[in-house]
Amino acid sequence: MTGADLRMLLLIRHFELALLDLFARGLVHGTTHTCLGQEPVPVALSALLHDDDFQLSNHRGHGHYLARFDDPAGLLAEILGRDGAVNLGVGGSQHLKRGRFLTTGVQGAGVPVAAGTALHLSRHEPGRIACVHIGDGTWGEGAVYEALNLAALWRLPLVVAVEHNGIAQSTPTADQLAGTIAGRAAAFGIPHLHVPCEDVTAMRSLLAGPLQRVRDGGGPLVVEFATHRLGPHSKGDDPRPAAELDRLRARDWYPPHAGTPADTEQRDRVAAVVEEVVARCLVSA
Ligand SMILES: Cc1ncc(C[n+]2csc(CCOP(=O)(O)OP(=O)(O)O)c2C)c(N)n1
Repeated sequence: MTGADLRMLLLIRHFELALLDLFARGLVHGTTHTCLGQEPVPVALSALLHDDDFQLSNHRGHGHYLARFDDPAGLLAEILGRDGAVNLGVGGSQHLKRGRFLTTGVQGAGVPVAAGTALHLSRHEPGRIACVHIGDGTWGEGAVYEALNLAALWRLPLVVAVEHNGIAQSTPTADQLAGTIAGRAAAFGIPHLHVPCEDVTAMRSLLAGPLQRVRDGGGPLVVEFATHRLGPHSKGDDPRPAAELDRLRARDWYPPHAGTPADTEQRDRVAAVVEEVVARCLVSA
């Protein structure tokens, strides 16, 4: 992985840890969902998505925004409702809008919106794609299937990036999802790609060809990222036993990099950036 990739992975991680700390100090109103553990997904995709592509994010979208815009100050100000907020503090953690990046906290709602966007792109801007992020739990939403049906029928340039972290809020996937995500994609004749999330470079090599096929008019794609959530669902709501969390932490992307020259160089710099962003934000109006 490149130094820039490691920097972005670390930036997202430090941002999310700082946010949980702000929560614990009572400085965040409402709720927020961190993507701790899932950072490789947006970092791998960011190099493959173009500025003119649409990206539809979900409730767990801070990493998506940071990987696309590298703007921790605008995002934190948005979440805290302070000066410099990317959407004047009106959208908050779950409703961000910047250019062709849009977030919704309504589970599943992004898929039909992305399909409609992809329809527009196929007609007026061929070569561009709409990429929507959903979790494995969101396969319980009917709107997902209506959108997949039309996306397949009309061969839309739609990429459904499924971040399969094995849990939806407090319900393990195994207790709520019959069959498989691959099987559900197959029911619509949509290709399915399984992507392990240990190494950003390896992820990109798996993704590049299939994403190009979508760009070239080959129709939609479901990508299932095998990832894991290291933090709570939102803030402190994690029913998983400590042993399971230990098992997940052992498979985290960070330990193999910890203490390497690249990590040492980037980590302190990134931590200082986030610290400064937090300090500035807290003193602003
Ligand atoms: C329509 C709708 N129903 C319920 C919720 C509350 N909710 C937010 S996230 C979530 C679980 C999502 O699970 P999953 O899709 O697996 O994504 P993850 O949180 O694991 O990233 C729920 C039930 C919501 N935001 N929207």
